Amino acid sequence: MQQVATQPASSAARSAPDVAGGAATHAAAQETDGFQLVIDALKLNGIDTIFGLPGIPITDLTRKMQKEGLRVISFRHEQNAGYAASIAGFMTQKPGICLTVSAPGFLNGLTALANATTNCFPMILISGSSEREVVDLQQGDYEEMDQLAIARPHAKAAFRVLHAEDIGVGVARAIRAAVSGRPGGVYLDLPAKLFPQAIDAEAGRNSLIKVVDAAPRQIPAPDAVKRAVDLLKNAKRPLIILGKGAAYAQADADIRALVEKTGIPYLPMSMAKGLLPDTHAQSASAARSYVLPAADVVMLIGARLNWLLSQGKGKTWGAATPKAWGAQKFIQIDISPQEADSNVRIDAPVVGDIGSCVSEILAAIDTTEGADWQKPPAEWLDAIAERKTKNIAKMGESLAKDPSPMNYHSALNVVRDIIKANPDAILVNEGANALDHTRSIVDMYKPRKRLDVGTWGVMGVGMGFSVAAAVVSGEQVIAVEGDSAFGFCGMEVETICRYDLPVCVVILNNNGVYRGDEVNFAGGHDPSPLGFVKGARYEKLMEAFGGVGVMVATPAELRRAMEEAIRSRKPTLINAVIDEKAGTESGRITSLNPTAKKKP
Ligand code: ADP
Ligand code: TZD
Repeated sequence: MQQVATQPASSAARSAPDVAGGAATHAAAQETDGFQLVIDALKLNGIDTIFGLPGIPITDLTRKMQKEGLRVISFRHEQNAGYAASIAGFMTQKPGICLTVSAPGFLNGLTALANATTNCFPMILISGSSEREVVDLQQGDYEEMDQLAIARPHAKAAFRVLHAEDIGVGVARAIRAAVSGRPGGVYLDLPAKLFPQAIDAEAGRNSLIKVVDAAPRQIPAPDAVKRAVDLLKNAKRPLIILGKGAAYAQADADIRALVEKTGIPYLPMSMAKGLLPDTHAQSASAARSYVLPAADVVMLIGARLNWLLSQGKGKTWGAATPKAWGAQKFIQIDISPQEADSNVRIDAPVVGDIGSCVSEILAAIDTTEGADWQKPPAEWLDAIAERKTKNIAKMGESLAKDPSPMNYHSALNVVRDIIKANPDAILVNEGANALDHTRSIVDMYKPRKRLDVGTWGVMGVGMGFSVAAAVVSGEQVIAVEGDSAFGFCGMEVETICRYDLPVCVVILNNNGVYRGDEVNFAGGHDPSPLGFVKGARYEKLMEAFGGVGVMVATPAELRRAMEEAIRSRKPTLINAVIDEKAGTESGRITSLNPTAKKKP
């Protein structure tokens, strides 16, 4: 309210009739305002969807956006709106927009912004903010906070617009920063006073910028390409690792051509699964622990040597001690020139966008080698095939079991079949064991169909990702959630119902964080910090908002419920009760979990 009260009377009055739908005055017809310019700037740049949550000072902005044809998806918590925006950015290469109110709304969105920056997802967090003069003197405004300063370390870039004539530039800069080079999260601060500021309509139109070539191609240097091809050519045990940067780049055909032309085995990182079908003969996923230490040349395409790849060091890579390097030589294709050497020596950095780099490498192979390109030695391919066959058979045995109660394997065997039958469906996945098992059991067949906890291993992305995936693609979404993970964002089932989205949430419910059989070591009445209410009826949450809720206890029931969800495309929540003793602490990253020498 204060913001309105402190507007100069004339500008506040000018903004009112338009938003309220009243008759525009003659003067207003020749003027535009901050509300309108923000919308015009976004639309001019092809933005068609806004994920957000209304309130002072952006309530009218959300109404007006909807009136002007933008799709406004309104959430129950800004963090989920932010996750939705970030994954929309990943899926479309257009910055996903999250719109929030000031201070607490902004902070709620900030986690998602930081997560976007960490994961290289293009996103713009637009937050309304309070009166600058009052904030800067710390005089106690409504939702007072120096948001720009707080956002800056968590964003790739952060901007504030104070004058209506600068909105065009502000939006253009935000878009360029989000999608050019290494994509990331951008913060755009729009103070309340900006929205009703009126300026001449013609001047307003002229101030807008339609961004030309927002993410320019970056062509790699020919000598860098040659260096990489030489290394690959002489490798005895080469390996390609595809990361989510490769999925983001949408260079699917060239990446497939490179893999198939060279005959090199490849490993997809989690969100690169499906870039080539997981059933591809060259996939080395089922022999991961063999190929990483044994490879002599590794080509990283849009994947960082971070914790998910043991920083390129230690036992995973065949080194004797945790800090020691393996014997591999690395080629790294990445758009960030600073990424190389961040953990171990990169012998052949290829800096550029993945589309350009991969096509240049293909061209160099064709020019210098042509039909003479030698596939990797048979000993290497045979050794991998042998491990793969053994491990796939072992997995098959686990999947074939039908224990009672259900466990991760018997439940996920159903999800595996469902995705196989519906390869266009988008799989959202979070949890610890629920994540690790789904990643290894459920094959993906198409690019960018698997969306998960990413670089931070963050819980709570599930419902925001699901909403965005359904909105952006129109495809069926299947969200496989640990019961703890779901709890971080569960209220968004109302959003899923409100927009009637084809989302089927499957909760692998084992009554707790990691597992549900922990006890209170003090012996008191309180449950363990890791335990939840036993036998919780999560499906009723979906029913509360008009969706379909089903509790299942067997694979057959789970299959029936999932098939029905896909047939009907109705919002559905399946509470899949699994063995509360199933699951290990921290899932597959137990080694990162510091434990007390003496158990409590
Ligand atoms: P993963 O978690 O799948 O291993 P990471 O998020 O660690 O993947 O790595 C993604 C990498 O991809 C980042 O280093 C980023 O700079 C890079 N990247 C993102 N988009 C592109 C692109 N279009 N071209 C080249 N590199 C890209
Ligand atoms: N908070 C946030 C935002 N992210 C986190 N990763 C965690 C806390 C810690 N954490 C994990 O790393 S996994 C997990 C938590 C709380 C939940 C695991 O339980 P679950 O899945 O029920 O989701 P499983 O299948 O029971 O392991």
